Amino acid sequence: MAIRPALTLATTFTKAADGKPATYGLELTNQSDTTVSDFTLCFIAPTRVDLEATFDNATLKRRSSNFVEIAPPDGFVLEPGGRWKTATASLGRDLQHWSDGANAAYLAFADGSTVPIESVPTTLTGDNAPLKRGTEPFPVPGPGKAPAPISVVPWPNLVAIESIGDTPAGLAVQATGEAAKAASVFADLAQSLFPADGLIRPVAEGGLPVSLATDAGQKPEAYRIAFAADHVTVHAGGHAGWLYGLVTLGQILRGARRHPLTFGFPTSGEITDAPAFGWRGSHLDVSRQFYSTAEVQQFLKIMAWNKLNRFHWHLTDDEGWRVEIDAYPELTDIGAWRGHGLPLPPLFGTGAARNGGYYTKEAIRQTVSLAETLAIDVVPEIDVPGHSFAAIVALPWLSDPDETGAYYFHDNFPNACLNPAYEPVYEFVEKMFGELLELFPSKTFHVGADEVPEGAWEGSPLARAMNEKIGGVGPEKLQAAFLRRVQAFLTQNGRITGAWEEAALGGGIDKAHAYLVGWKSVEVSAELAGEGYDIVMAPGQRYYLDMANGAQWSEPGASWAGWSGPEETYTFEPGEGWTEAQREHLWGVQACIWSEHLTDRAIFDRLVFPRLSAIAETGWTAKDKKSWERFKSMAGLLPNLYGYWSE
Ligand code: TNX
Repeated sequence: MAIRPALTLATTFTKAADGKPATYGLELTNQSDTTVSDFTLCFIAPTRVDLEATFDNATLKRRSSNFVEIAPPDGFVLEPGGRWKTATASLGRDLQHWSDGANAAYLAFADGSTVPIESVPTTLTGDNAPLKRGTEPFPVPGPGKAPAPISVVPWPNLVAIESIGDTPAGLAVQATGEAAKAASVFADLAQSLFPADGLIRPVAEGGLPVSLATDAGQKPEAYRIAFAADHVTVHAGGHAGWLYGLVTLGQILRGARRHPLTFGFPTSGEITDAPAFGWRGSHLDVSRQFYSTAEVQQFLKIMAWNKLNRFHWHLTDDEGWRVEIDAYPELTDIGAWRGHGLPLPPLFGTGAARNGGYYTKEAIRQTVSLAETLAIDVVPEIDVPGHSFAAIVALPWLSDPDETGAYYFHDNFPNACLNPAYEPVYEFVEKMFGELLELFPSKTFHVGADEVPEGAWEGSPLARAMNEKIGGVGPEKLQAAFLRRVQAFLTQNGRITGAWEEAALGGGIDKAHAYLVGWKSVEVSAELAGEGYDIVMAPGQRYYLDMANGAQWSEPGASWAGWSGPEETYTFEPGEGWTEAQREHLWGVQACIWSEHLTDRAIFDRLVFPRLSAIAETGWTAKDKKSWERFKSMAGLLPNLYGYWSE
């Protein structure tokens, strides 16, 4: 038996030229010694071919979101050593980056069996640049070349170092009572991110004594560090402040130990620090790709190392439902899995095999409690009424039985939005939210609200009647009515409703109990702040970490909002040009990690780091204290998640 697949799929994108349209070419090669016939070719690519795509030398059998199945001409036989070439020009838009092309493929047969195919990254005709994967390493400057004497990201707001001396071997944190918890959380954090660095060590092993003192006057996240030659004291009002003070010390120590002639450890002086914004977040889309509990927890630790304090957990979307709900086991029995022949087809990087997963309630409880120790508030997102295909596939009774026709968001799955005029939808939402309220203590609960397409619910008699009654044209007023009802439920339960910016459409929701995440453009966010909505800034152009780092084909990532390198992301200033009144509604900043393009973990590492830290510094450090040169000199000391670094 062959251990590696003996079939390979090579794909090529050719830009439009000389009157010829842009084309996407596929070439299947049979390197086995068996003849293959009566098959279809299934492939998955972030760039969708049109719903009615035509292919040279092949027929489209099925196109479901990013899944495509094509058949060779009748009677076609792929001999050993043979090739089958096909191409299509039916593309909604050009491919921009290598990760836009096919990243998984297999052959399917009439009896339901499949054969894996090795799919090699898509090439761009005429471009041979080596493909990028893994975090870009930012070299730490040589001796005496650093723009700052110590390494800390995000940079503290007041650094009054008087002298730099010998770097201790480690930190011996001595704390009692409440502070002991911060000391032990920090020890676990340092140990888990840098297991062999020995950042924490007893005095007997050369650890520098560090004590944690209570300073009731400090704000919750603020801290002050006082350095002496033989001793350091961290003053804070409570847990978050102590933890952040210790993280600062840990970073200083690590930089000085690894680059002793570049960065140092203070022996006198002070650091006084507090964040610029209360909301310093990262979102993670666990629907398009599933990340195990272990990965999520490790990611939370990296967030804490960057002093990020809000984890926006995007738990559901069209392509997967990721949280256990006792009342509706189908959500995870059906909605958490993709694969050949399953209601959800293979998508985003995986082939025929069943792929996916979900978080049990126990896993969520553990993760929320870990986050709490790391001073991170976990904000769950259940994306409704749009992006609900996985839920509707799992629970088909959620659709109005009299609905006819099909509507699509960007050619994705059909009829993927919960119907605001269909009463069973509300019972579902309230029961399901009810279970989630018990799992997530956060004051904020995010309900999605993004990207309901034009044409949604037009085929539903109930929705048409409701729209007529409320005077709506198109889906906006219907969506707003739905969201207001859902919000009222959350408000009764003491929660603030979070949503993407589209929740302001069609009359919007109650501003007094809401916040919106602005993503489409800075201008829209400013406008909404002006209308009185509290805003978290996550502009796609700069803070969507699925966007590529550069314009080149060799850079993986999405492109609908352009590209943003670490420098562009770092230098973006939220709230710039806003009026005082608008700025009062600016809660803070948030990275968004959408996962369609993150089809392998090396792409994750390339796209997320160090841009996550660039956003963290903007969230923490006062605007006039930010410096790209300084950040760049320290970025190489920051951890990534999976340990992939680019060459
Ligand atoms: C838009 S931003 C979306 C997501 C996609 C993302 C990709 C938002 C609220 N919706 O569904 O994953 O773009 O960049």
